[in-house]
Amino acid sequence: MSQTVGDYLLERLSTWGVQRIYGYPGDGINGIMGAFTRSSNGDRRENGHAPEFIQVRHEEMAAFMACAHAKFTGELGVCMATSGPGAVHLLNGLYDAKLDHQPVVAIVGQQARAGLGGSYQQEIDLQNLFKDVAHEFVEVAMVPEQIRHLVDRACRIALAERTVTALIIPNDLQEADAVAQPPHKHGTVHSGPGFERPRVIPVEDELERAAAVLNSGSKVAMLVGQGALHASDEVVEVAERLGAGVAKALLGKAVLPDDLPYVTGSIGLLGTRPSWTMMQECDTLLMVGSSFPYSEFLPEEGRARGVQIDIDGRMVGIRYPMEVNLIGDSADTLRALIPRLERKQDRGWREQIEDEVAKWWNLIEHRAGLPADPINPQLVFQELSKRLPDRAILAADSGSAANWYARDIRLRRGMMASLSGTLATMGPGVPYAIAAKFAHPDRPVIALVGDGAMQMNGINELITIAKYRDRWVDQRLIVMVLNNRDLNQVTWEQRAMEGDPKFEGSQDLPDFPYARYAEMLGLVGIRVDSPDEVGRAWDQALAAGRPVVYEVITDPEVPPLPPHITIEQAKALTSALLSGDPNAGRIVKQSFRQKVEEFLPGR
Ligand SMILES: Cc1ncc(C[n+]2csc(CCOP(=O)(O)OP(=O)(O)O)c2C)c(N)n1
Ligand SMILES: [Mg+2]
Repeated sequence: MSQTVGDYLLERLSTWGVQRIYGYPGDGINGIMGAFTRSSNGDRRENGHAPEFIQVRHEEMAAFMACAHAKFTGELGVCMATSGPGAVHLLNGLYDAKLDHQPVVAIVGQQARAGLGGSYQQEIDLQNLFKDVAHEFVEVAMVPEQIRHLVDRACRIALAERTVTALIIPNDLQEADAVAQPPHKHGTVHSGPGFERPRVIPVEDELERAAAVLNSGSKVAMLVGQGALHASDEVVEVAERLGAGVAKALLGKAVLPDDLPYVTGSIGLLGTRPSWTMMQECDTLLMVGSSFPYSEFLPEEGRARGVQIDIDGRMVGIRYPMEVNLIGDSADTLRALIPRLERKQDRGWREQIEDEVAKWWNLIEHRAGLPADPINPQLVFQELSKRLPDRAILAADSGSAANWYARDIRLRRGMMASLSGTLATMGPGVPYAIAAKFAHPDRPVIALVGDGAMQMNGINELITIAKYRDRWVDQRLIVMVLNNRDLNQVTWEQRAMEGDPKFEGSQDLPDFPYARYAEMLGLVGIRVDSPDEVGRAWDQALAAGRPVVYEVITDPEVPPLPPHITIEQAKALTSALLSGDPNAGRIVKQSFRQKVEEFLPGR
């Protein structure tokens, strides 16, 4: 059989190093599914290598997995869906990738060319649908001669721009004879594969200006994000020289290990008090590879002099009016800066930060030990933190879990961790963990997920774990579920931001037997409803030879408090309680406990 467009598509993707495509079938892509069959049967003699198809439960999960593949490997992620409904399902996962700047290619089918424009079944204007999420490149293939350059451009633009691109391929075209090399004539395009990241560093004058600002400050605060994930050594060296403290945006949690005494941890609503204080009191801000959005957690305009480093010229100078914006790779730029930075002789600022960080960790540990009904969620994260195996990969979902992940988990060097940082969507916890496992089958992977997110999609994706677990040499994949029967993060937002009582109609969740369900799937199920068992259950989960669902019954009235409570938030909370919040009594008790402890001497 001669090579089809579908066959050639897979071959070209494989030339780009794509080993795995997360997807879900449908008649819009049957011509590509046939190509997968031929490649795995070895019938397609022209190319020995083709990507593998990984079947998920829902196309959105395929897009999350492609995004997570990019996050945990630095490579291109690829997802695939059929025309119409399958393509629509991809969207939220693709936006997650776009907003977190991950290179992802989406390949979707379309109805046959002859029917397009005829209000045909499952016909959707896909180019328009993807025009926002894949605005850098979204193309419909019309003839076989296009496939080579469309694949080359979709991959190259996704990598070069760190974004989402999309290819739409009508189903009849997938079955047509491939044209691997377009004829050499007017109107054809002749492309080649491959992308190497350039070395990007700012010009000397700008480095000098930046160094002058940093050298003249006496209280330097650093904020690092995911753009600094590969620049840990350089960040340490700069922080040492400048006597700075370092706060970490959520996506940059793995930039520095949390055992360094001057790392103030996370920042923002899910942040820590030392990060808050450092930003309030600093006179100089050095921001590296982050687009952390909340201005109230950064210095007030004019209070500090600012230097920012970012690889993307579009992302500088938009969070704080910086004095110097350096466009460059974070590691290379910091390396170029280091010889220009003077070591600060006065270490008073650094000592103040270290002192606050030490007190904060004591407080966090103490908060986790406070009683709750039945289990304090912070305890679950603390007990995990102590036991995290080397090289663990963590994925957190949006919800209260993200708070405790941000504040209580102490990462060590060599670990990886991510979540939906910018879209902050519910649902990525389990699919991220699955993609982490495919990318690094020898590493332990832990997903930290709320019951709402489990009910949204996590439960279904456990089926994918059961289906593929035998592939992984080390089967340690733990899905920890905070079973609080509440959409807790939003319940607290209703109370603290809006001043409304909890609206049970929207917030209460039905119970579900997560652990028992896992057992039905052949996974290990552990359910814990007493604080004494939390640590032991982690030991058991981490020692299991199979994927585990670890369900913990936690108290929804333990407040995921921001690092400081503003007068407005305190007023709002009071108003929520006075307007008849169903759990007012227990909230007052828990909030009081959590807050009062903060001011006790010695903490
Ligand atoms: C797709 C989507 N829908 C809604 C939200 C708003 N939201 C953010 S967190 C959250 C509650 C999550 O509940 P759960 O997963 O049970 O975690 P918990 O906060 O209870 O620990 C909601 C509804 C969102 N971020 N994404
Ligand atoms: Mg919940």
